[in-house]
Amino acid sequence: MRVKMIAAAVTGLLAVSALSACGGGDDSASGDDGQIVLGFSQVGAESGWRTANTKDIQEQAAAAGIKLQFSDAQGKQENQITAIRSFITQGVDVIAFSPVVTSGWDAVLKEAKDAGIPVILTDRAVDSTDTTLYKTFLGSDFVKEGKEAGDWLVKEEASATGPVNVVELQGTTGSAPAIDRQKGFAEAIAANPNIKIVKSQTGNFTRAEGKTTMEGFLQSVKDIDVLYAHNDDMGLGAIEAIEAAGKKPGTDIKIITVDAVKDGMTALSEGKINYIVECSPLLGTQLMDLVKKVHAGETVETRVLTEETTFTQEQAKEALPNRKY
Ligand code: GYE
Repeated sequence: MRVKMIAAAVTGLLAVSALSACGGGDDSASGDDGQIVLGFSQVGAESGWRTANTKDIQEQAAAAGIKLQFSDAQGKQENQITAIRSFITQGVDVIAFSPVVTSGWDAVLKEAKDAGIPVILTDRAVDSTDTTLYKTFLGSDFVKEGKEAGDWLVKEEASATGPVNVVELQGTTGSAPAIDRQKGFAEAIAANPNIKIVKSQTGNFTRAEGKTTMEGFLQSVKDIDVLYAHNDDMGLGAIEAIEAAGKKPGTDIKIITVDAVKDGMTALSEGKINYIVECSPLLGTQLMDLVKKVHAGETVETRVLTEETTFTQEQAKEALPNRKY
């Protein structure tokens, strides 16, 4: 727990008093028996990835003996800012959060810094130029994920003689994974001038919006050859739209997604998706390790990457039985 030092001048004398954040019985930021208190602000519950991520963080906090104050922002930045401010007021030991969008964090991060509470970015990055506002960023390389998706398509279409029309379902507008997965993919497909993105729109990382946005694509674009979806859930929603339009997902329209959650891997093994780039939601163990280190005042790497792979349909069949999420 964090000890707050408050200095006050009392009738000409300097009185120094130490207030312990764990002193009061009903102080919600107190950990039992010296437990570290972690305030965590989650994006929401938009996808299978997010659900697995939340579960892992809750389980690993418990396993590490860390008291978790968990707050679900329901996809809204203002809710995350409110949650972070409340963590500061409560005097938690460490704050971690997965920023819904990249911009607009400087003020609240400065408040945490001024209060002496270390912040860890989990899963998604912020665009703050002042990198002293947080201790480290734990998560995937989303540009690399987009590039791997594009590289697969370039190989797949190596013998194409005519245009290959790609529609893109973007993640949440302004979020790090949407920005970076778009960038990496665009860079990779530049290697084959036949491959063109003919429509790109957000599906907000959800199945429902993936479906409706794909319905729009199917109505407005005549020849869709490929769908690139920034996550499995949007791809799965799009599959419903493609089937409803009388087309065969994975055959009439090739589908590439990112995440590799169980439902995505199942669709891949059934031939409805063609390729998935993995993005691991299991960040809990590494996060708790970082929480302990920054709390102890140790220096940590400013960027901690997670390890990931890619899956073809055959590889999905093999991996599915042992898939944890
Ligand atoms: O790919 C998507 C989720 O930030 C990596 O957010 C995460 C992404 C993930 O909603 O499914």
